[in-house]
Amino acid sequence: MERTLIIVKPDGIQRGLTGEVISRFERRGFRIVGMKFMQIDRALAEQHYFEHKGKGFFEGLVSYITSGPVVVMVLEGNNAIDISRNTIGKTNPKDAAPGTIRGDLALEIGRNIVHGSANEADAEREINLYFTPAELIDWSRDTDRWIFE
Ligand code: DAT
Ligand code: MG
Repeated sequence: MERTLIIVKPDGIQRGLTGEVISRFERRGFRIVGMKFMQIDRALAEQHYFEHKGKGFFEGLVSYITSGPVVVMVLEGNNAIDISRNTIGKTNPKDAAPGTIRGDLALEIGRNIVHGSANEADAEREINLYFTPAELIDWSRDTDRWIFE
């Protein structure tokens, strides 16, 4: 089963949307296998977003993601990466479809509420940045057989 890293970014926390965002993933059917409330420091932000280093928006991105606490979680499910990206919506909320998190709750690219890993390599790298193996719980839900085929 596939795992992905999701972050409720500082704007989501500040706006009181933590539960709303978590709830959308939970209701979609993902199994939560890790979760923590933390503040990302500059070194971690630079590691997370190394692919954007040198771009014009990099400094703004780092100061935004380090500006306050976040909730970081690991979700599990078949095709968790692509499905959670669909639930999140397009990177720029102005292009994100209604019904997605960004399409319903955000307006601007630099305040887009939530992060989700983009592919398998990113997911593995990002999960290892934020969680130790012991912090990820292998468990099964009583409802799994009604959600996973
Ligand atoms: P995503 O968060 O959808 O995976 P990404 O990995 O391309 O998008 O970029 C990471 C974050 O950087 C994104 O959530 C918002 C910011 N960002 C990306 N492209 C940007 C741009 N052209 N201008 C301003 N911010 C940008
Ligand atoms: Mg990305």
